[in-house]
Amino acid sequence: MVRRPALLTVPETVKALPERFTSRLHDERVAAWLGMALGVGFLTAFATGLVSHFMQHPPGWAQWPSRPVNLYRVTQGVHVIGGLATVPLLLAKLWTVYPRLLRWPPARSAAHGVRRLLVFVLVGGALFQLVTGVLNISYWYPFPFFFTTAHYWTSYILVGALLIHVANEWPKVRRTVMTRPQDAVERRAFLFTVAAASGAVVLTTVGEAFSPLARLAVLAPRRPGVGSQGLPVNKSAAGAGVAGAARDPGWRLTVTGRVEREVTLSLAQLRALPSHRVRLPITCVEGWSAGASWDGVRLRDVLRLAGVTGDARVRVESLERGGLYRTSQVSPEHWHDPLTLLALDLNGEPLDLDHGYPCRLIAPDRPGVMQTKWVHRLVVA
Ligand SMILES: Nc1nc2c(c(=O)[nH]1)N[C@H]1C(S)=C(S)[C@@H](COP(=O)(O)O)O[C@H]1N2
Ligand SMILES: [Mo]
Repeated sequence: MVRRPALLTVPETVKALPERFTSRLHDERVAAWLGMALGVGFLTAFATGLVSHFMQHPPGWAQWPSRPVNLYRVTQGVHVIGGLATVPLLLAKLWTVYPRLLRWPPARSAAHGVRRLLVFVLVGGALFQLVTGVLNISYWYPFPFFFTTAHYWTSYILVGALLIHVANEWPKVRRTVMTRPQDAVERRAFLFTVAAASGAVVLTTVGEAFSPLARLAVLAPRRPGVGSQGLPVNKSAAGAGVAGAARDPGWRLTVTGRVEREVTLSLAQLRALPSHRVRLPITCVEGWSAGASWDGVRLRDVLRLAGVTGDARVRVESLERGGLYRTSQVSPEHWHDPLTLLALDLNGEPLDLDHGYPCRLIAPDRPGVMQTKWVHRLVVA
């Protein structure tokens, strides 16, 4: 008799695992319903995530519109709050199917092995997206990679695996939807509990973007109304290392680059230009958003002083020396918009140092990371 090496023998306890799962909820119908909800959740997150990505990295052939002013607020709110609501669904789905995930031997045939491998890619990708997403909005970065890049590329792997999985599982989904089971009570109670958990997550976070429910947003890291001048602050002036330079009376705004004439304005000169009041939200990519009233000078008026017209692109630069958000690009569509301001006042008072004093960009339908604070230079290209 040939003895198998110990490494290749599977312990009896592992072989017996599938038989030990006796709950009737480890079942095809529960898995199918949860799978459909997860499919909708992940595809929605993918679509809204692409919107956010291409808004921040415009591809050249497409410009994101500057109206409606709250469009990005809605897509990013759906992305983050919908993503959070997906967490209980994924946990429930994994619990439902884990006897199958542990099935032994790992593959009955090559094709079966490939299918199972795909399921592990799907599970890994889904966990990765939700875990990194939750950590990111909690300002906790224990991972050694840059969140945005990893989250973006993993989404393609996840959606690819998801589409193949849906194709493979389609017959089960059809069976589930087309037939009525005899003993539905237990299943229905379980699915109802999972839906309630998802709903509770939405109810305790949606106030971060929808201010009438702000008081309920106990699970949200930021809330409208909480922060200096009633607005959350992500990066303080001290944190950005600009507190000194921003308060310097010698501060000037310079318009330079491909201009007819270079323009330099003191704060008093900037305040002497025609002032406009707009109501626009700050919409952070992390999902929170808050409306505010802003007074300031139209960006297009300042650019016109330098003789800038047409389809020039403008880079807004902050006093900040480093950091990813020290500059942002403003497309022609955005700087021609009369709502796009170099804001000087917030909610009726001069901008707080933490909100970008002496001057910040505020534009409609734009991610918070591109609403540059402590502006001191406009570079035209
Ligand atoms: N110069 C600079 N501007 C910046 C940032 C920054 O880190 N540096 N953070 C941005 C981010 S991520 C957001 S959400 C908004 C937040 O604006 P608030 O602090 O005025 O609410 O400012 C943006 N402007
Ligand atoms: Mo942000």
